[in-house]
Amino acid sequence: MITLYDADRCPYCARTRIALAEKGVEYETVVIDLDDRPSWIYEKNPLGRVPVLEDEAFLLPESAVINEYLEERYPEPALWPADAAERAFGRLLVFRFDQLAKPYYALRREEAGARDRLDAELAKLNAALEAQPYLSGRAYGLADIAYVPWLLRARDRMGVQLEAFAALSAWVERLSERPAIAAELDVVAAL
Ligand SMILES: N[C@@H](CCC(=O)N[C@@H](CS)C(=O)NCC(=O)O)C(=O)O
Repeated sequence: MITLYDADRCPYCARTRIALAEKGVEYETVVIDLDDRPSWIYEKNPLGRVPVLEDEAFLLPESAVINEYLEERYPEPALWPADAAERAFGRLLVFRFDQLAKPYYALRREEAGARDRLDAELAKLNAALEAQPYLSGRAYGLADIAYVPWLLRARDRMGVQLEAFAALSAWVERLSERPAIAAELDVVAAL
């Protein structure tokens, strides 16, 4: 049985929750209180962060790596495109995720200029989605899953209007029709 050390408010955990749901994997959740983390979490991940996936005796932190593991362990349904170039481009987006994360967390800290920097990153995503329906190309997958938790939280928790970014907004709506993303919307609504 798989165990996920998890926190509802954590968008990195959301990446893994969504991938597990898409693949229909049954798992147990151990909820970690991020404001009062148990000391034993450092035995699961020396950095003390969630998510951590436990598969029998195998412990794995880092959402992007966990999702790659899930993709290999549960190949169906595939969450990376069949096309090698699209797959590589998707991985590049995940690798460069901090370009979005930095202004997002700066805005959370109410840093001056953060909103403009976030909007600039949203505009880049919007431009990519004007050219193709999903972040890595023609198919929904791990690149979309890597980004959408922040978009949901920015829109629903931080009042960031996405309407100005029509393709990005349509992408969020398209993704929200998927049960795995709809479940995450419920999580965000309950925060
Ligand atoms: N790079 C990690 C980031 C995980 C992360 O930062 N999780 C946050 C919660 S959203 C956390 O556990 N923070 C506690 C800390 O940084 O000490 C991943 O992708 O899994």
